[in-house]
Amino acid sequence: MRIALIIPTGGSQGAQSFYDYAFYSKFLLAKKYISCRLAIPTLAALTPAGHEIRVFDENIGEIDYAWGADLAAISVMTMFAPRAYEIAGRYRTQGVKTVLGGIHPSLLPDEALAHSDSVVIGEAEEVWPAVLHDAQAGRLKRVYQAGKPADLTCSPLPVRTHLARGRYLSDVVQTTKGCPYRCEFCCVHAFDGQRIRNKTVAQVVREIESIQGLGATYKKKKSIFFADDNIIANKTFARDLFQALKPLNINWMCQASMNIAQEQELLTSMRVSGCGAIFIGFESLQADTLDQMHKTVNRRYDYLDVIAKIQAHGMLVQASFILGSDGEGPSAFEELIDFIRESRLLAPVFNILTPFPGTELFARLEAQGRILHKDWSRYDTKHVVFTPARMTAEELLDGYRRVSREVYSFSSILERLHYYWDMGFWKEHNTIDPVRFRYRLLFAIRLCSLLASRRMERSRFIARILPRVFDPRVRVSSILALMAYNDSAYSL
Ligand code: B12
Repeated sequence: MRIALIIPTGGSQGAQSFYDYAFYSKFLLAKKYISCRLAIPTLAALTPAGHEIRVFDENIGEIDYAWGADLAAISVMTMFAPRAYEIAGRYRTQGVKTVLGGIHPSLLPDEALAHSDSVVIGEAEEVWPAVLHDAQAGRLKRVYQAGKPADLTCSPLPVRTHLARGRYLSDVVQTTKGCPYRCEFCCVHAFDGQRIRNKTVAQVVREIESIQGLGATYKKKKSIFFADDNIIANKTFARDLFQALKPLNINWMCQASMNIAQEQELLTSMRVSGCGAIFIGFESLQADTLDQMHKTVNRRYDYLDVIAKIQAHGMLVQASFILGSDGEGPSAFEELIDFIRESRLLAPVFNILTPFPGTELFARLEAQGRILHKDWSRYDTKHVVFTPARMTAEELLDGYRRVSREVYSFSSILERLHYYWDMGFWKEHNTIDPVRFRYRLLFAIRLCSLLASRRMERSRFIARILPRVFDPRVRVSSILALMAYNDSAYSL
């Protein structure tokens, strides 16, 4: 069969997000995206030989409906569900069979079934070969349900040869699944379970080596993002993994829970093996709100202390915050702006509280009659889709925009960059992994070309940045990332 593996995006309905990578594409003068969703190389690996595969990722290009697919398989996150249904509808009018899978159809299979021939509930590992077998025999079932969580030690090596790899800025690798916590707003424990399952270290090493075999050089160019929800959930495994990553010479980043701050030995071995940044869900500055979220792991920590301890190891903390929880009134926005100023977090992430289907939060807000609508395209953490407790929906949206713009104004960015440059934060990175002169020069030339666009704030920023671009303490990738955050904050 000819199988189209598809990643839908928000189409024109979604608000611009940093994760659209729109600024990167504009700046680099080529359509680029962060990375291909790992579900796709996973499905490719599970597909028996003899089938023909094409991957269509709407983040980097259009779907070729004329290709003549026999089966269209679409991976669906909640905010892209309406677009996924549109794509499935178009294929169905062409007589092509469609299968929807991923987190959204798994949590709302009946809804997905109204738009497709078949739905896979849960992970593909156990059921994908059966789906293909039935599709080929013309007996596609309506529902396939994975019986139990996949044993990751048996997972095949994801196949990345079908990907337009030059379009992606990084690669995603997953070493564990599951999260021990049960945060009210999160659907990971409902989908992946609370028990931590891991691949073997040897599997992960093989996977990275196979990516390197495709021509990726991770120092100077790309990095690997570990898609684990919490890379230190199994500390013994994490310790072995970091040891094994060391000789692979990669730059990497990951997600972890806040208790990582007390793990001095792990932090050292993370840095030594190439970790540059750790994404941590800070969520709220208020203890009561953390309690309501069941984010108990954060309660024991002083946030400033956490940031200091981790950053002392040369890794950036990328803190993520949720705005609009029931305990928070309008004053929460100013408090957050003040906290960012005080902590000097370089690239914090702000999300409007979003009740994703399948979460305890969704169930509670629905029972309270506070869900405003189920237009999933707006369940993207950039829109308000519920009635907040202590402010209006408009106040929440305004506050979110104010925080994003204040923190990512060019003057705030510049202040924070100077702070990191002056303390020599990237000194060690730049010694082991120097930024090539050629990149610095190209970056400077592209910055100069932006001066012509007459955006005064940005031009002033560029004028101040330019003399720094060749400074050995500077990493141009962090300037580019912050400019992208500015761009998305001001297009909200
Ligand atoms: C990595 C990741 C990212 C990366 C993505 C990089 C990339 N291009 O891959 C980054 C950091 C960019 C990111 C961004 C966002 N993310 Co994210 N992300 C994840 C994370 C941690 C892992 C996803 C992953 O790679 N899993 C590994 C693969 C192998 O698993 P999988 O995708 O689930 O696929 C398996 C099954 O679902 C199934 N399957 C999947 N698709 C299909 C299709 C078919 C046909 C079949 C048969 C089966 C199948 O089989 C697969 C193999 O087992 C998940 C959390 C999680 N545990 O899932 C959140 C998660 C997916 N993200 C989420 C969110 C909300 C976002 C953002 C909106 C956050 C924001 N504030 O902007 C953005 C949206 C970005 C965008 N435009 O796409 C939510 C989605 C909730 C939902 N209901 O949709 C999740 C679940 C996190 C959470 N705690 O709620 N994210």
